[in-house]
Amino acid sequence: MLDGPEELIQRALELGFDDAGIVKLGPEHDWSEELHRFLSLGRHGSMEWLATRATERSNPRHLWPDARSALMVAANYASDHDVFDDISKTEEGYLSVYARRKDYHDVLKKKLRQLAREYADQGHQVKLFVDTAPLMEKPLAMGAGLGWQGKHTNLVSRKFGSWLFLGALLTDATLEPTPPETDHCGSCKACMDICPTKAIPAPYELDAVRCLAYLSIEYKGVIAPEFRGPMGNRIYGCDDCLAICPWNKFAVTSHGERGELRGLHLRDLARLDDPGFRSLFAGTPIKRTGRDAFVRNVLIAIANAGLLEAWPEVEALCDDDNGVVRAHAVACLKVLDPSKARAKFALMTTGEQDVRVLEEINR
Ligand code: B12
Ligand code: SF4
Ligand code: SF4
Repeated sequence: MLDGPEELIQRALELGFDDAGIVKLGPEHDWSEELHRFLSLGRHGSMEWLATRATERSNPRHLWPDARSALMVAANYASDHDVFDDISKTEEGYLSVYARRKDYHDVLKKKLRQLAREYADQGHQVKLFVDTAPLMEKPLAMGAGLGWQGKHTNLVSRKFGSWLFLGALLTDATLEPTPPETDHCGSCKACMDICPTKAIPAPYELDAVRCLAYLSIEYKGVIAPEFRGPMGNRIYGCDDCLAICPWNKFAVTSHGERGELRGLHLRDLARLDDPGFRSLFAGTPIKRTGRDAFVRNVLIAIANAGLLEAWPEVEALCDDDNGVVRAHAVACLKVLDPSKARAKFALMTTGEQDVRVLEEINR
């Protein structure tokens, strides 16, 4: 029987979640002010989906008026490899820790579905959410006692440090809540100081349009020159603010990391066509960003590494079907060898129509 809150939490842990807690949904769970401030400052950039259902997102009871409680679950994804060591290997592409494994949407949803089925069998109404629904999971997880929102805005746990995925199961049942967590950042601001693009303008606020996770994953256009250098070799997501957090001393290495997704050479990645990209990243969240945005990131990393040996691959990408890829291939050639690049552009300009590419040639 899963009637009581203890049984529900216990069952979540049995199903393989690393932590779980309950939050009773009340009037205090309304983040309209914070969300509207974020949106009105344009901090969501091209993530229009954050704005379109802002009313539902700002308050779980707007998303589902019958919801009375939320079971918040967390899954640990800590790696035993050092992030800063990996980003110092400039000729290798850095894929963020969360992405070097099976897509967490699939993993968490499968377990939550099982739990939802069992709970629904007791006569309760349930709805489950992992990431993509208009639900603010981090403040809810804080309310359920799983951790607190650190100054980088992600949830930090005293048991697992920075490395937790979150999921939610909303129900119409009124359940006894677990005690909420409080803020343990104190005077620390290590995450704000280390951010390569200064994307954390104030504690607990993220300017997503400056964040390398946004630029490398969500944003599909030409990346502005001011962010290219700071990207270094981070070709999918960024972990600097998570990795520097002192609370990671409590992190516990997780299972399921795909070792072959570390140490990939940039030159090999620049050769990926669509089928090659899909097969390399099958099952991971990386596949969702698409080959073109990914290769764009690889080109930035090649320029940052000054990887002249990759000239043939980069030159070939000047003829890619995708204009953003061509624009970044041009920008990359200019960094690798400016005079050789000029000779190449002289041949290109006659056929090139895309203003983004022409802009990079003339920059
Ligand atoms: C949009 C999104 C992004 C965007 C924007 C991130 C952001 N901080 O908003 C981008 C693409 C940048 C992103 C990046 C990452 N993401 Co993301 N993302 C989301 C998503 C889908 C929605 C988040 C959201 O609602 N943002 C809107 C803002 C307004 O919300 P907020 O940050 O919670 O805002 C709070 C505070 O900032 C504060 N606040 C806001 N303004 C102000 C002003 C003042 C004065 C004060 C005091 C407070 C304050 O109040 C708000 C409510 O508490 C969630 C999943 C979900 N459904 O919740 C995953 C999620 C947050 N992402 C996740 C992950 C893992 C990442 C990355 C680590 C991935 C990576 N390695 O590249 C990075 C981390 C970057 C970072 N420092 O946040 C996990 C985080 C898990 C955790 N432990 O917290 C989530 C929960 C997905 C999941 N289901 O596991 N992400
Ligand atoms: S993920 Fe990277 S770019 Fe984004 S806030 Fe953290 S350190 Fe800055
Ligand atoms: S690095 Fe420091 S300020 Fe940032 S989340 Fe961790 S404890 Fe908080």
